[in-house]
Amino acid sequence: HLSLMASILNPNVTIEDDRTGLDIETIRRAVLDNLFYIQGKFPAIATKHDFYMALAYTVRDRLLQRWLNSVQTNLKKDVKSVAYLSAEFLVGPHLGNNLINLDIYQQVEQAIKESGLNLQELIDTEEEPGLGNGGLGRLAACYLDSLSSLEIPAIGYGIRYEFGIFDQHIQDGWQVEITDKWLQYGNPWEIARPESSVMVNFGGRTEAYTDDHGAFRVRWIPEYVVKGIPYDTPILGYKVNTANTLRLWRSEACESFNFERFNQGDYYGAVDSKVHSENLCKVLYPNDEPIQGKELRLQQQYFFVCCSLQDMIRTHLIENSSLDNFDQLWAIQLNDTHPAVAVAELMRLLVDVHHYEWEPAWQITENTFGYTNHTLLPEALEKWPLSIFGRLLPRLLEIIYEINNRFLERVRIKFPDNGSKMSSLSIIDESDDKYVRMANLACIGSHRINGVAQLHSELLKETILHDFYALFPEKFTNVTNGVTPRRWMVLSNPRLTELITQKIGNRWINHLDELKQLEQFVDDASFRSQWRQVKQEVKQDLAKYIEKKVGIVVNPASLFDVQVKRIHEYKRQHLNVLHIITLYNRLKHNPNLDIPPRTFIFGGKAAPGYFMAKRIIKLITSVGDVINNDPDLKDRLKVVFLPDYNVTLGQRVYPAADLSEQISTAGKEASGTGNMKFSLNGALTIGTLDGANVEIREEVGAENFFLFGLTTPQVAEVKSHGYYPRGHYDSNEELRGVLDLISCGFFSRGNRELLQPIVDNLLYDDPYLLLADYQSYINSQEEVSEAYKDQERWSRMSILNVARMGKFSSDRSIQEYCDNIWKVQPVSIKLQAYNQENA
Ligand code: GP0
Repeated sequence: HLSLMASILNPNVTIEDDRTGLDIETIRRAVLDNLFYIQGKFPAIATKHDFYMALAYTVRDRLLQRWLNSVQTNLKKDVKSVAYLSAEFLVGPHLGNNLINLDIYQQVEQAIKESGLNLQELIDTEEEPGLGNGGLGRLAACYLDSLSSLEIPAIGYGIRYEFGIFDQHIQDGWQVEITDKWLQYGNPWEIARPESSVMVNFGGRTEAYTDDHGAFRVRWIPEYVVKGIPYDTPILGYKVNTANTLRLWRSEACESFNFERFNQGDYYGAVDSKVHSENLCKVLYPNDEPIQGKELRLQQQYFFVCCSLQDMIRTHLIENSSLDNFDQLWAIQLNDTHPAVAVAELMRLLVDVHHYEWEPAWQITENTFGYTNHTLLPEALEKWPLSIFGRLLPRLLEIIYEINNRFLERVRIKFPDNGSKMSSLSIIDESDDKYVRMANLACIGSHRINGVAQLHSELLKETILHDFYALFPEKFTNVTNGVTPRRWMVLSNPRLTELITQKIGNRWINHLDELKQLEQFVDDASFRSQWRQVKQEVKQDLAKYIEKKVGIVVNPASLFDVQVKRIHEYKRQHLNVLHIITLYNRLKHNPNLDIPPRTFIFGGKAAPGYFMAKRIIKLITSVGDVINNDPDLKDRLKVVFLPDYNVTLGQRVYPAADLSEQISTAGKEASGTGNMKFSLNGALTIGTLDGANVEIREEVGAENFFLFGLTTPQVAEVKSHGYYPRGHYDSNEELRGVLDLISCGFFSRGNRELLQPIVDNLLYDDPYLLLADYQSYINSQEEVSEAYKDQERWSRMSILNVARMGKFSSDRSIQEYCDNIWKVQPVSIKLQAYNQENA
């Protein structure tokens, strides 16, 4: 380590050493070093996982300088930072992404090859951290990537769940949940920082006292105290030095508290309390949208919020003498209401701990927070039974009452004698049992409230947040979601990345609008043929994967018709199935029908307690069993359910799709983000006017989008007249044929009970209007088939979709948050050698 010696002796000499060098030979040697010194293996006996770990540490070494310099700079500079509070961060595997963002993919690929290994295989070895359910958690991850890529000082705060979202197995066509042991072989990307641990109170009671200056104060005497230990992961931006931190909290028993105050001499009691504390962050709640009032979930929320706010205050006070300017140096974003208790907690910290008066504390709080809403489904609005809330967080409940009283006083002035407004705006729901309404707390405590697509933001103002909008219209705004092109194109679709870059250079990777330049090649026949060639190769890869995973042989020349997302009735996977059965019936009756062969690909997890969603999975797999094995069809239709849909699998699926299914009932999907990933990768969309579909269609042009279904006002209209789904069944013969075939047990080996709950739900309730949209969907699917027959036309449409996706980069979304909500500026990070004394 001569070079290391040289740089220690003379810090001004910068000689690349084993831990920072980026040339092929240095990387190759560093991997072998790490294999030996960290994994404790000779190459001859090392497993693929050992090599993965050795490479991961090699890459981490190369990140550390950027990371520590970013952290240092953010601490010292008096610039505003963003704190993104989210109960979920679905970051996906780190290795490949870090190679892209460090811009060392090629060197590393070569170095690994020279060691006789394959980089892709090592990348595939990484266990993905499944710390989220779906769209909301994945959005948080895209936003971290963009924050760093735009050089914005930022930190993501969340929970380090020991078990992330469950692994999904399919047994006999049913979903089976297996616990996700993502940490079992170690996590090379995180660094624990036990020295920055903080304490969190739970339970007990509050007590009034007068302080030394005679002021009236309240203190919280907790029943127990839990310790939060931060685990940090670097999030490097694309080709910049900024590496922000994702700080996730793990809970542990606070031994001093438990041992001394309660468990003197009671060893077993102390061990019990240790188990209790560690349970807190054991598992992610696997519900995508509706959340039940589970006490442990509230503990999780308060735990990570309390840890994070203490952490921000501690870092703030390193360079500032008071918290007076807290709102000038921090912008805190609430990713849905899961962290909304932060509004009350910041008030508690300011008033009880830092002895602020109420009013100035409230000013700081309101200026600091922004709230993003992610759903219009009324059943998904979080509310906590008052009894649970008060028992667990007695001081927070008192503060919420105070916030509420002062707030309702203002409401009374603005809308005198309006009882119904008062009761809808109140944080406390008193309708039957009493609840704390988290969205109300978030709205009152934030200076900005945003939805995640134009339509969604408009509907928020008209529906669930209508009364808040009437009260403070100036708080309301929209930020349409976006996705990061680094993971969702460069990493996941290297072939298309290469083709595009050959044509227009690589600036589009962090200036996605530049894809526009592709439009000039749309009439170039040889470009279109290259475009098809790429899609074909990617589809062949997916076909191989499908055969290996589920044993179904699919034709890569068939139309890949894909729906991947959480299984939910409002997302209407079963409407897709009604179309499949329609085609099946048509082909059975008319074997000469001229339609392009299709492969229907599904993926997605159902919440373990969601009966109907689990039946929908069984419906898909049952229909698949029959169709895939029917010799009459001569392989013209195939139905595949890919188990365990996650970020890693998404990276395989989006690039291979021809058709993207975005078929939620209008007004139900807040935004969708999968819709953007598909389009970016050249799939065409069949969709309703819902969420961001509206804006995607606007961008790509109506002629390049397959639209169907009722609009949001039409949905409301149908419902207001007493929707009668049975009428569609009675009047539509083809639809009747489809539903009858399910009912008679044709897809369930004669078992008529198995799938009947789905049919009954559609005939007698159909809350998501599948039957009302059925014919329109079928018609639109016929247009899809027609378009696909003309491959030149299809390629044109596909190219134009990609060329017009610029808006849907998460870089654009983050820029809007920075300009309109957070008021933060980029800071460029200078690199200093790690061993320089002034670093
Ligand atoms: C919304 F309310 N979403 C919620 C929730 O609890 N979990 C969740 O994933 C999703 C929306 O359903 C979405 O429309 C949206 O794009 C995403 O949040 C991010 O805003 C589906 O992708």
